[in-house]
Amino acid sequence: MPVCFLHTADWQLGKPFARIVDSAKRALVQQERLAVLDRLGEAARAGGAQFILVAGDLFDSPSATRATVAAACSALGRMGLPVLAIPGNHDHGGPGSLWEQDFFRRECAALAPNFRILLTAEPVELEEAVLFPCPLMRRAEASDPTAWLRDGVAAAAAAPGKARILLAHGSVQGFGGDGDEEEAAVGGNRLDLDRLPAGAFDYMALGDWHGTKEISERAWYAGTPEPDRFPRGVGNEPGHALMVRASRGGLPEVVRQATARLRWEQLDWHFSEDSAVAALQERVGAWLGQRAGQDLLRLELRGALGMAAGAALQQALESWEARLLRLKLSDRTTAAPTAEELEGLTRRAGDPLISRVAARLAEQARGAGEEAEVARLALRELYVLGMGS
Ligand SMILES: [Mn+2]
Repeated sequence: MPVCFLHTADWQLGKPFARIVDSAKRALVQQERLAVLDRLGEAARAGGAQFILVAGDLFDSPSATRATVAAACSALGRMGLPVLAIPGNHDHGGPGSLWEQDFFRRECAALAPNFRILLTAEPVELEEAVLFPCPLMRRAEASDPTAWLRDGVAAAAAAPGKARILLAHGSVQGFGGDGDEEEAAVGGNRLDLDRLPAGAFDYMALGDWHGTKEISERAWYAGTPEPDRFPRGVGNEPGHALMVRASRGGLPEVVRQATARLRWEQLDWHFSEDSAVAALQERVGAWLGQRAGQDLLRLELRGALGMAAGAALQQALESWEARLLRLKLSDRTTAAPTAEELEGLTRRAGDPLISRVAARLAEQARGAGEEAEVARLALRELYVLGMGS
């Protein structure tokens, strides 16, 4: 009998997103990590899943606040199916861990009786499948968490005819953890799937890598269901969960389900002429549409702009900053007033003060180095002031 389930991981509930300065926007991004759990539950029920597997890092921190724990239990309860999970590096088990605290246990019993955290490396027989959990009991395990399955004894003892599903959190060869610099420094949690007996497991549900990724026909990273950082590298596709149909001895059927709502985008832009500002506005406009409060953009700007073009860019940036949940801007454009713009500023008949200041700045702006660049930016400011008068 095939078994059907939803594989997800890396919810990182309670992630602070401290770099989002606007507190209302920060709260929206935090809230979306919980809201996606309802979409996961819907996808699982609509797809006919018998249960949901979470391959670690449900919480961003082993010291999640009580509010986060309560909200998580409430969302888990709403999923309406059995949910089975292992702890990952961010929410590892062990003495005194989140999972063993009275508060978590009480909230879980009250709000999410359908939830079960698997803290022991031993087979769990369900009606439809046998699970082989590889929980992380500390942040960085020096030994491979799947090592207990290498001799094949546990798998061989499993009920015949039931699909065997491994559940693990860590990095496999070529994929370095969840991509946090902080985590990379810690190391550990390496999964050597090649050392497991061939054919012993029908599906390996992996967590830690935040993009959705097929490692082999039987091993997948689900990725995080709601992106939590700007894209890193090509082909890293967060924002999914996996609907899996597996059977003993067969190849699993794996279907990606898109679950993300917020968009995290990266754009590098080089201004080679002033008209490139309009081109950038068009490009961002096509992506952003009429949306506000749903997108995050990392924008890297280079090149040189005249004063009118620079002022137009500043206005566009103001608007994007307001509409985006976060505009992470790296603006390395330099101010390069056109000859006409300089002429217009320094020869203002009705405005002797502006023309005198402009002439002095224009003199300083002719040079190279930081002082000249400051003078060019000051000219731009003066130009904007002049436009209003
Ligand atoms: Mn992780």
